Amino acid sequence: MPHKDRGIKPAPIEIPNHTLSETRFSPTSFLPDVNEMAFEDESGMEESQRISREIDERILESKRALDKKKKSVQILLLGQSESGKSSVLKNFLLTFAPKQFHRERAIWKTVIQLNLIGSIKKLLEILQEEWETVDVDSPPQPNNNLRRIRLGLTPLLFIETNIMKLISPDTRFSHDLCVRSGGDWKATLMAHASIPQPSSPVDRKRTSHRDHGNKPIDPTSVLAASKDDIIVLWKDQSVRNLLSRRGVRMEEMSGFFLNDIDRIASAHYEPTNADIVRARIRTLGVEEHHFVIEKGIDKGIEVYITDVGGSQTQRARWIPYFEDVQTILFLAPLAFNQMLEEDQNVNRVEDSLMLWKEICRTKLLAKAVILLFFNKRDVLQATLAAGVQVKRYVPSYGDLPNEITHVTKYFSDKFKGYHRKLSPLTRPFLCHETSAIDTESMESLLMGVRETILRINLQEGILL
Ligand SMILES: Nc1nc2c(ncn2[C@@H]2O[C@H](COP(=O)(O)OP(=O)(O)OP(=O)(O)O)[C@@H](O)[C@H]2O)c(=O)[nH]1
Ligand SMILES: [Mg+2]
Repeated sequence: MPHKDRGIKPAPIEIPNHTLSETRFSPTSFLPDVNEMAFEDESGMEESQRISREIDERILESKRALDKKKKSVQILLLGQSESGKSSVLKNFLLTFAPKQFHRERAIWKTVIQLNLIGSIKKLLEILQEEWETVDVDSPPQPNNNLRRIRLGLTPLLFIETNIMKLISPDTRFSHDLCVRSGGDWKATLMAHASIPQPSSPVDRKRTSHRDHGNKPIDPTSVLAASKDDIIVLWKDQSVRNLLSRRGVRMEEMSGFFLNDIDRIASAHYEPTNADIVRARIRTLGVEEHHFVIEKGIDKGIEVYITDVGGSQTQRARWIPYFEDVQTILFLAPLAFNQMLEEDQNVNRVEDSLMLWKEICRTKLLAKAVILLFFNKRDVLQATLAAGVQVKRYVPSYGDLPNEITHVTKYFSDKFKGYHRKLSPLTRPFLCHETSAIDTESMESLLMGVRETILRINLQEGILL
């Protein structure tokens, strides 16, 4: 996998412009006298020995890094966009490296605030569109209170624009928050993250002024000042009717926090673990994460997790990361009634099956163990509970019971069949139903997954 190289590749060795041979065999016309030559020769020898020692040290260093990496656990997360790859990654951190997870709390706070502002922005855009729709017979009657609220929320949108300029590439093609690949956005957000407010009201006032000056992109105080307006906007019946007329289901969108305004738009908001896992940032490109297991019998083992962007245009970038991969976590939510965001003609389960087939048959991945996660179990449960019929979307499902156990078994058999048929070498079919937003159940599941991965690595002699 390329990340191996990135970590291990020896730092470029700087060879001086004059090579050793040049130093010794300079043109005769420039030959110094004998004494001088002896001196030059000695210092030249010293220099060459120093360079040679340096090269040896670097090679040794690289070898040590390579050995260390070989003894580590490497996981590649695959699956379509919004399948929950980055959410599973957060659960890994929370379970095995909680200190590292907590260090990034302030960053996630801003992301959650941005998700909330993104939803508010969407609501306002829908309202604006409605107000601008000219119907000769019955022109829309804008609600004055909503107009006032819209105006009052302008500073919030302004702050969002400022943050996005700092951390995000062009987001025109997605409603999600995207960030530039690499860890820079995290450093940027960390630098601007809000500090906890002091408890005394006088101090609070003072700090909030100072904060405003030092951290012009911290949305905390503006969100807190707009809280009541946001609640009115989200609870307004005419807004709800408008959303339902347009078939917009905000609750089903990634990064939905409008039902938590009271908590999140508060001056003292601190994100919970569940908030952090629910925060949405679309992954662009490939991101490599590294952590060290902080506790338990595996303490000290290094884990490298590669998280990829799952939308169709991102998939070609996965291939260079297939080399030498030990374990793949493939996420496939059983969203049989949903289409891909980037292509409304492609059913999500069909897309996952197509991807699954590709991954199973890839020769480069023949030795990799693949764990299949039917993620978003909670969503499947809610969809079935709402009476959505599988056979309406998957005719071959026929009259089997529209119930989670049967639905899961039906799709599991399909995935298993392709796995057996297409894998170039025999390997076990390992499948779990997961809900990445349920951090407690994920913790025990990931403990089990760790056992599986470590056992496999031991069999391969990697962690010995
Ligand atoms: N309800 C529910 N939401 C989930 C679950 N897993 C992830 N999500 C949410 O789904 C959204 C998308 O999850 P991500 O982890 O960002 O998806 P991804 O696969 O990394 O997507 P890309 O980066 O676009 O490839 C986020 O808002 C998550 O909080 C789940 O099991 N249940
Ligand atoms: Mg992602």
